[in-house]
Amino acid sequence: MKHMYQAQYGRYVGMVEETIAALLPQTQEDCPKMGGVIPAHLCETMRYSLLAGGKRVRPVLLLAACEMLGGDVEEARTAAAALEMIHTYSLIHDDLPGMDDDDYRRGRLTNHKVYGVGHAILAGDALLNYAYECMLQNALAHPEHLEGHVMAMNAIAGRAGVSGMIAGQSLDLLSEHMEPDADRLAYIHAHKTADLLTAPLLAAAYIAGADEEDFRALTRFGMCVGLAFQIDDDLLDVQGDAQQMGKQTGMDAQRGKMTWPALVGVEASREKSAYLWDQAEDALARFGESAWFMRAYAEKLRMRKK
Ligand code: GRG
Repeated sequence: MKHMYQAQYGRYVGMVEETIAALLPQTQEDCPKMGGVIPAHLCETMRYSLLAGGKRVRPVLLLAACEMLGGDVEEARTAAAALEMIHTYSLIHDDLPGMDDDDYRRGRLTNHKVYGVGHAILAGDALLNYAYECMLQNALAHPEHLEGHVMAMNAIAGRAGVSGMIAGQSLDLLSEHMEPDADRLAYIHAHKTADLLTAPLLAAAYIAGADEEDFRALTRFGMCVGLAFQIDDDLLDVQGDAQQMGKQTGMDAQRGKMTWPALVGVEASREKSAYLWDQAEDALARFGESAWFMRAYAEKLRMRKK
């Protein structure tokens, strides 16, 4: 079983890396997607953060969900890579001085520390736009499944956008130095984090042609995983190892962030996270054996140290 898991995980990550490498502009000369007119410096700033070695959680979820539902992963590859571009843009912008002002991310200096704030903003903007450009081109290349691809993009745009991740991030910024409040925190976590972890599951469901019950189960799974993932992130900021995580810790308290440990303490946060991870597993019951990888992957995420 352990062998099977490692092989499948390696296959998904390999597909993600390969697709990112194939789509990502490399230099001024060899980026046909952009008609060869993209400045080499912009390529470099985009590549710097996208190839910095993130865990690739969102694209792996997308490919795994697609296969779990009997879909064709080949058709899902572009959306998987695009989601990682959207996630990476959000990290670049989140690290900016006007937001969290972080120096380290994914084990290296943040984008703005290397290229300056202006270029980091543009690298994020470029990744965000390029993600949709890639998905649109992929949708147009599959006219026989156009609706599934367009619906997948719609699911991603909704959860990454103004009523999704950006909404959560906005309230997160507004809530700094406020007295922790359970409802406000639930909103922030649901949108800032859980939405972008639910997006790949729903995108996969559209690409694979899932039914209504599948959508319900995947939405519940994504929300539980997303909320638990964020509570764990808050806990890692309090107790994690900065070296292992590749970024500074203890920053939430310094910034007066509204977090679970600030609201209910470390022990109760741990219990809440454990409850949510159990609920996530429950949500997969409907998929039976075909969810074997998803179950094992959720377990790995539950145990993560970075
Ligand atoms: C700037 C619009 C905008 C949004 C930013 C992503 C984000 C929203 C903020 C980053 C801070 C944070 C704690 C977000 C919660 C989500 C999260 C835990 C992101 C880190 O994701 P991982 O652990 O990172 O998947 P890697 O580097 O492995 O991809």
